[in-house]
Amino acid sequence: MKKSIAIAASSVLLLLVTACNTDNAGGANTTGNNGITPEAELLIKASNYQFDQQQYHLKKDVPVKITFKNDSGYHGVLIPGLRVQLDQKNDSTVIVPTEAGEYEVACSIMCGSGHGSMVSTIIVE
Ligand SMILES: [Cu+2]
Repeated sequence: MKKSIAIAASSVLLLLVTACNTDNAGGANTTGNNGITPEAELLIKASNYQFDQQQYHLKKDVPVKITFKNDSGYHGVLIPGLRVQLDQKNDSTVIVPTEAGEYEVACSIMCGSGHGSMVSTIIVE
């Protein structure tokens, strides 16, 4: 009995993975929500050569949809502490920050002379 449940569960997983791959093949922006329903949204905008805010604020344990947008130039965003990496093609994800603290935000694409100064902070509280 337990075995058949496991098989059923892995089939569902397989279907989900297949569905995601189909999306990618279409070339559309993929929206990874990790199966979580977001209760908040955060938009991070990048331009040459800065993010639109020095600090972004998130609430601990609240699922948030993080969306990245290039206002000018070609950039990406990397938040190692929250395991988030977004760019123009893969521009949003849903995460649940489970630990309060400050998380470093950086540009993930070598975009030019001001690349090193593209830093910001996400504060989870
Ligand atoms: Cu950059």
